[in-house]
Amino acid sequence: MNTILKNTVICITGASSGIGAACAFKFAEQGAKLLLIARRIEKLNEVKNAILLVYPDTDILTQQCDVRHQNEVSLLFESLPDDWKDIDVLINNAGLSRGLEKIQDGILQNWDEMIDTNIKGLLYVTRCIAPKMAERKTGMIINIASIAGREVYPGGNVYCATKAAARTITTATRIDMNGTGIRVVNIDPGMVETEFSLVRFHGDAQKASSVYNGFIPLTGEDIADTVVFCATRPQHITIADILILPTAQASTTLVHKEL
Ligand code: NDP
Ligand code: 8X3
Repeated sequence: MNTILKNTVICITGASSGIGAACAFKFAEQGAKLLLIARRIEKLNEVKNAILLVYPDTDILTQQCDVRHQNEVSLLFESLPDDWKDIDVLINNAGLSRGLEKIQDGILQNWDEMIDTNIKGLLYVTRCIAPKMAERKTGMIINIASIAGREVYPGGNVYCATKAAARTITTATRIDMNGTGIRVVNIDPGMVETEFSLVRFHGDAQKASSVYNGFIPLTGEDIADTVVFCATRPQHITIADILILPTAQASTTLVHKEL
């Protein structure tokens, strides 16, 4: 274990499943304090209890919050106990995709949900935490974007646009915070088997699992390892941008499957 993260406060949005939950485990292994955020508080508490079974000394605070609602987000950060207010690492991970309709058939509710979560939610959380980081001249912001922000694929339209926006916001944050000592990281995963496709296909488990048939996808743990790697570099190093793919995936539309 690298002691650099011991007792640091790590805030993870979307920690109730997938990549966020895996990050929570990996940061617990590092001795960090965990501020875990999502809408499903019961799932968050399951993650907390599972971590405590393995790392019983971990200090974990779970908070129910829908990052789409600016008032909920600001209230959460304003009302944190004093010993949780100084966040060392923010992992903006909460996000989702809804549907794969062509733009001309797009469902407005899906568009709003993706834009509000993946772009506005990320901004609302960042806006609450970044000023304190700048004031303290220490901190790291890690945004989980996607390969979808680099390459559009059929039906990806609005989801891809939100992830391109997340990527642009990451770069903008790094530029705007230059000189404060804050490190800003963009991570673009390829295909990771989580609840992502289940959410995209509105609970259709068969359709969701077929996305990952015939090849070995990434796991949440694979991405969490990368996040921890970024967070454990010495202060003078910023890992600015990472694309991480399953070996079978060459692009958003080229995945070698053996079915
Ligand atoms: P999951 O569906 O497993 O996890 C998504 C997490 O986001 C859940 O914890 C969910 O919690 C949370 N979340 C969603 N909406 C909100 C909201 N409005 N407010 C608060 N939390 C919210 O998917 P992944 O782990 O795969 O996704 C994590 C991130 O990684 C996303 O940003 C996704 O776009 C990105 N990504 C995923 C890839 C993949 O292939 N899986 C590839 C590239 C990027 P809850 O429902 O409890 O609120
Ligand atoms: C999630 C990966 O390729 O389904 O961002 O968009 S993909």
